[in-house]
Amino acid sequence: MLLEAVYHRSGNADCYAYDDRTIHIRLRTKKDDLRAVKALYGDKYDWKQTASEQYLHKLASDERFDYWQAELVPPHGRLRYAFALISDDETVWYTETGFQKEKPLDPLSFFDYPFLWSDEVLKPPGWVKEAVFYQIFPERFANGDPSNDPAGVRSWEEADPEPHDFYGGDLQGVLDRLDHLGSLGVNAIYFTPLFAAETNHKYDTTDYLKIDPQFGDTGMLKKLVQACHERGIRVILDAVFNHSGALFAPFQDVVRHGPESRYRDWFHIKQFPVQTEPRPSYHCFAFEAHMPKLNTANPEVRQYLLDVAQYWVKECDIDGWRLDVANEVDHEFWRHFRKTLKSLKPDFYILGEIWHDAMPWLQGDQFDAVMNYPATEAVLDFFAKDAIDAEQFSHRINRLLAQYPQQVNEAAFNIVGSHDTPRLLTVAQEARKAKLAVLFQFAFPGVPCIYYGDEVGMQGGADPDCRRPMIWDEARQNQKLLAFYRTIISYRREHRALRDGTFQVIYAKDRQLVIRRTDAGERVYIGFNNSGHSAVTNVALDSQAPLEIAMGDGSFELTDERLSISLPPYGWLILKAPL
Ligand code: ARE
Ligand code: CA
Repeated sequence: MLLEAVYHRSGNADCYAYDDRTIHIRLRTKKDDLRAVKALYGDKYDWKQTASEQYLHKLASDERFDYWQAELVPPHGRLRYAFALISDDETVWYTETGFQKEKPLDPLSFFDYPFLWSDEVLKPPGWVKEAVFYQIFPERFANGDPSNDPAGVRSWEEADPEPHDFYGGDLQGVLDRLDHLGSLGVNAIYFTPLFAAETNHKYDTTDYLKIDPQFGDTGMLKKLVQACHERGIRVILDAVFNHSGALFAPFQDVVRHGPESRYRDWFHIKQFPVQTEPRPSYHCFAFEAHMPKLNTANPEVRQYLLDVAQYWVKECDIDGWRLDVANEVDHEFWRHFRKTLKSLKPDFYILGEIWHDAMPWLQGDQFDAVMNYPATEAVLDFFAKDAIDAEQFSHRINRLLAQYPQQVNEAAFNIVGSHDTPRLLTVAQEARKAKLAVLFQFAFPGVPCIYYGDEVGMQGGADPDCRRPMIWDEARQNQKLLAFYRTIISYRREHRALRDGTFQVIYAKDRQLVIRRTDAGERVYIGFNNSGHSAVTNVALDSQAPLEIAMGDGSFELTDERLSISLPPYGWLILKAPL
């Protein structure tokens, strides 16, 4: 037994409350080293009466480790626990003080979860798990009102946007096109910024309380949100609180009055006078002089931004905020943000933009979820770029799942691209490869979001090329791809197992992958053949329940305890079994 590989530390994803009754504990061990892991647990004040044992199950594995999990319901909300590590030839006990051969008797040395506070449990809103999001970059989705177009707009048909171009998209355009979203089957929209700003992307806010006149006005947004709600579509907006635009009035006041400005502490001015060359004399987003960083630790700024955040909920009844550059804003600001927004609207969704490990923001006091870029990168590496094989892919996504609490995985915002990345189809080069990536996205725990236009086969490289005007001409849309999206969206919305079932990779070799999702009523197997030749995968079957094809283009055979799936080149197959 390799004890050096064993890791557990109470907290984060290793020991957390999943809901008001259940605590999940996890343990990492060397891959294939142990036959079983058992938890010994009970209540610290009533040990003799409450001590129980429960086996952990293998949650996931990567190239070096197995990750085990048990779901425990402590009798009085308090949990003391130790692990028994069981291999073929020995059993070793593991407590907070270390390893020992004999079963530990004194729970004083055990790991501890002191008390389960309902208010401290991270509970993402229930509707999020049911959602299929659609991301809209408003300047490029649809132009419904030419009268508000900025001067010099380019023709909608010219698909080669430069960084500073305008095309005239607006909120009326979105309202006019809600049928497209309805027929696609999405039930939530994420809008990149809508507030007054200089640029086409509007990440440089000049007025947080005003819809950019190029997009419409407050009344227009209210009308749009209402129309969405009538169709069962939720709406979340982009909160750009890390920085403002340089033309934001308080920043202009600092530029004008220097150290005398009453807004001098609203920003991070390193040196007066305020200047932009050679580098800005103030903190910015990156080194972008037109995006001065806000001092969100200043109580006045904090209150100002919290008022802004509430204003749009009260005024237009939005359902969530996506938080721009969320990891560069202070944690205390986000704690206030969560309290304020959740007391205004309890099922409000708080989604952070963080590209890396985001555990510090997902402890229950800040965000409900983050944009799942680490999963995006794994999906692109395997399905789109052929940079890793199925086994490496399986290791990457398993490690991700083991790094976060289950409710975080269930609410993760899963994307295959965004306004900040090249488009899926451009990276994958072929629609049949892009389809496999999308199928995986819809079958993976978390909430899928479609970047506008991906569903009709739009292309585009890095920013700004990924922001081309939406293709509305049906003759230029990839109708087969669109039909595929509709089918997969409705399959996910109709099958609970894909939304909150357990997830397991049951086959991963070369370029073939089989995953399984299971909930109380159904078991779903999905096979992927990410190669140009036909392939057969053979997996040991865990149940004798009859299987049937739900959809896809392969076939299957059941022999005794094995399931074999045959798939054509770039084929996929969904099989389901009642439980
Ligand atoms: C402009 C140019 C780009 C250029 C960039 C450099 O167009 O070509 O690369 O400047 O500074 C907005 C606009 C962008 C604009 C930018 C600056 O949408 O078009 O880019 O403003 O004017 C990091 C941050 C992450 C951020 C990305 C872009 O962590 O928060 O960079 N994303 C948000 C929005 C953007 C927005 C801003 C922030 C600013 O979603 O649209 O940009 O408000 C690695 C790193 C990540 C990094 C990621 C992408 O994985 O680890 O930290 O994200 O790459 O670069
Ligand atoms: Ca317009």
